[in-house]
Amino acid sequence: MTASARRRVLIVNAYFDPWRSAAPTRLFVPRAMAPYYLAGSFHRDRVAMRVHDEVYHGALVDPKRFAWPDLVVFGGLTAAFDRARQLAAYFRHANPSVVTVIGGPIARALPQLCAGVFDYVCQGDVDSIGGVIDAVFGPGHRAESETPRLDLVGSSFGLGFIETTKYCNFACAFCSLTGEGRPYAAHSEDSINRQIAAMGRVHGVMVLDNNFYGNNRASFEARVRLLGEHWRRRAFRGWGALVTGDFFKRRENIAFVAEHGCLGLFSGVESLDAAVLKAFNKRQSLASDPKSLGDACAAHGIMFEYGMMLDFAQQTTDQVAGQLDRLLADVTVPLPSLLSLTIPIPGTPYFDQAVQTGRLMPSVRLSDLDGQKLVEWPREPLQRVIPFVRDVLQFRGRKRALLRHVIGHALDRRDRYAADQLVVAALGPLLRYGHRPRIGSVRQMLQTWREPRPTYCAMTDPLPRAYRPLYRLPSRFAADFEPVYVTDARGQLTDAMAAQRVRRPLSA
Ligand code: B12
Ligand code: SF4
Repeated sequence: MTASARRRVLIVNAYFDPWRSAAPTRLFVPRAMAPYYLAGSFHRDRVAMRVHDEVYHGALVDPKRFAWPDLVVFGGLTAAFDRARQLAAYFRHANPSVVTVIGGPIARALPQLCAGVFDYVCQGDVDSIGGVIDAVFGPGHRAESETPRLDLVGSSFGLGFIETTKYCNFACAFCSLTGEGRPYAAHSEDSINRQIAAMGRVHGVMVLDNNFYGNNRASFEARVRLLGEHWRRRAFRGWGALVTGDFFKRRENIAFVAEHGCLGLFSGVESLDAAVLKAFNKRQSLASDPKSLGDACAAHGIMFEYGMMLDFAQQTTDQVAGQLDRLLADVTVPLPSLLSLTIPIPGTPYFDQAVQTGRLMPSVRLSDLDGQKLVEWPREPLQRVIPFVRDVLQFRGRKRALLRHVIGHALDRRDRYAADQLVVAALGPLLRYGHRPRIGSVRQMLQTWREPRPTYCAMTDPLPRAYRPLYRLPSRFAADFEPVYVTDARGQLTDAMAAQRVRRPLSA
């Protein structure tokens, strides 16, 4: 088949950067893998494949790219619906016969909105793209065997990403998986082996699972042993995974994973306040204190990383400041590698509760739900909370303490961590809370430079630059650049969002 006869497919991970940078974010771990799994569904010879991940490659701002594809497949986080719709407009303008498809969290949380914009809306897993491939290109364009195109992933500082289970056996109130309600399931041994083989040479492997531990002991042990086999034959130097708090209740689990090559564990500690955890239905994290878990992991040469969520509807600024200052003062405790505000993601019980109790602010846009600004009324006055949020998320006023902690923590762990772990432990917090390089193409850097200043509050935050078309588009595309609002000017749920709550099965 000639190159020109090959069908052209572009897979896009749509993304609004909460820090308003259009430049690539190469230093973020983990990476979105759905695009590469989707790419594996297409026939390698009959389809010319490109992937653009707006996190890793930066915002798609080069107009030359829009006319290329015959089919564009979109995915992304729920808050990126507007971005996917904007991009669909650019592609349709450049090539009126282009076909657009969306799947993943956006399609699942917002099926009706998606049906009004995209040609196909997939509710299923990545393999459900098969039906769309047949419908759009006809038979013969699916891959003979569905192996993720991890060869397209590019450099991730020697890290490879795999998935050994899907979804989760818990039901935290704020989690979009709770809203989706899909059953927790493990990949087969064959699927895991194929993913590892497709990765090629890597230094370390990160298991992306929401919950690597799960609720099936035999499956957990088999997956750990399988990773251990690959590690023993030196396919990689070590691996890391995301586990839920219950993993640590059996401390022998830590020794077991260490014996099979585990070098890092991440867990959603989420909050140091028991009341907040209970309100989130996150009881599995009640005993997850970062000091004891960090020590227990370090004793086995494992780095412990965790995320924390700040909830100003329940916590005061003094409480949060006190907790962070205590963490900064103790170099034996790792710092959170993720700090965000709680997000009422549409479709979750937490969202429904926020709507019912009137906690959502007026004029909240879907794209505001990125965890880096206030979207719910705090319990303290706004003039106190907003400046606090601005400073705390970037450790402003705490940079020296941050640097002191990073150095002190590395020294504290120097006998228990290998050199590569020490580098990761030190660089992680500095990159998260310190200065982030914003280097990209000239267009991307210009877009970043033109961004209005964020206000850290949904009620006043100006629209990101992406809402202005890159160039003049016919008026029929104007609506594609209007933001979707979650609440109206009175703080009531908008009709568009209310309609999403009635679930109907859609195509594919
Ligand atoms: C990589 C990752 C990121 C990356 C990139 C995310 C991106 N897509 O742009 C980064 C680091 C940027 C990130 C950030 C955040 N993330 Co994140 N992240 C992940 C992670 C660990 C892996 C995703 C992945 O690649 N999985 C493997 C692939 C194969 O599966 P998948 O993406 O889940 O897709 C499945 C289906 O959705 C579907 N699918 C997906 N896309 C498509 C497309 C089509 C066409 C089809 C047919 C199917 C399909 O098929 C897959 C199953 O076969 C997941 C957890 C997880 N293990 O999945 C969380 C997860 C996606 N993140 C989550 C959250 C909450 C966040 C944050 C809000 C965290 C925070 N509090 O700050 C921020 C977002 C900030 C913002 N800007 O809005 C939530 C979901 C949020 C949501 N629905 O929007 C998840 C599920 C974690 C969790 N359990 O809570 N994240
Ligand atoms: S444990 Fe994690 S993945 Fe599971 S429901 Fe809770 S937040 Fe979601």
